[in-house]
Amino acid sequence: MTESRPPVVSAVEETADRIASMEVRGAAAIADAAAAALAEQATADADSPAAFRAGMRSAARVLYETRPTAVSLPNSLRYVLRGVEGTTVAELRTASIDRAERFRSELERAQERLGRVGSNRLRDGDVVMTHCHSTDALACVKAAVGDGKSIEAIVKETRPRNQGHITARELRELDVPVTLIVDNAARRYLKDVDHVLVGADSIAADGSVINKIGTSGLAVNARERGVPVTVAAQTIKLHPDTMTGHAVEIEMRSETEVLTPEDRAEIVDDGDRELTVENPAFDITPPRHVDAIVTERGQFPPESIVVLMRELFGETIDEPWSA
Ligand code: RUB
Repeated sequence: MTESRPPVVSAVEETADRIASMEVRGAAAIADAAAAALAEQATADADSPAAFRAGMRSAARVLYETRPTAVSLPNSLRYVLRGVEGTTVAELRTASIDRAERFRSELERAQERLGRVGSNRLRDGDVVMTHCHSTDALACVKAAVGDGKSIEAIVKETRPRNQGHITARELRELDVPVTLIVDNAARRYLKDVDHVLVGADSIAADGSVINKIGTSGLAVNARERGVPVTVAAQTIKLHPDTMTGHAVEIEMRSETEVLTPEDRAEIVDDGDRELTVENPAFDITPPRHVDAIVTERGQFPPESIVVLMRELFGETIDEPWSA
């Protein structure tokens, strides 16, 4: 029997919609928005502590179901729900809001610390190649530029949604010279590159990196060209379930991101469903193609990331929104 869900505040529904439609996107931003939405839920009226807790769990479930691949989302929800403590509704409310705020400020501080760690890998005059848009990866460039290093960037546009345009804009705001290329040109330009620098949606216990589709091909090409691959990922990207052998679900998105209805009509007659379009949002880069994972706790060879995961999560992971 499925549990009927207590209603959630409209701010939670709105945040869930914005995450699902990718108005809010990128693993760190999703985690931040989810925590903020739980804080909004905590302001809702509740007749009893049990009703308050049920409302919080319900809100977490609505948020959890938006995008499956970025583990920062369940990690954020878990962090906030663990802090829902108290015996009265007022106490629970204050504890929840404080907890969500703490999460959000820690997230920001972690990214700054990560940036300083990542900056150490970049030397004055280096050229980085980016894929998609990662605030963690950009934090490394920002810290390096802040240290007075001159950095240039070759930015892949990142089909189908062109998040590379966001990266290009933010790098230009840092005054970093940018060359924007189509994804297919990456191998040609790797010869001019000192580092491939990408983010991650999830890091698995074996050191595999789950990031925007195209990351794994870029990493393979970079390895062949002898270009080091750095993955910038706060510890909130570490996927606890993978410690017990679970695979990370890869999100499949709408075909309309790849092919508009008009483009489809140019290829085949209306109603011909034998032309299928696949649109996986992420892929998995094996640890052997990654040189370092940069976190706010230091940089790690991918194969040793499990040690940090054990330290942070222990061996058991709960899903408090399923209670
Ligand atoms: C975004 C993406 C980013 C990671 C890391 O994919 O793959 O590299 O989320 O981002 P999408 P950040 O656009 O589908 O969300 O470092 O900002 O957390």
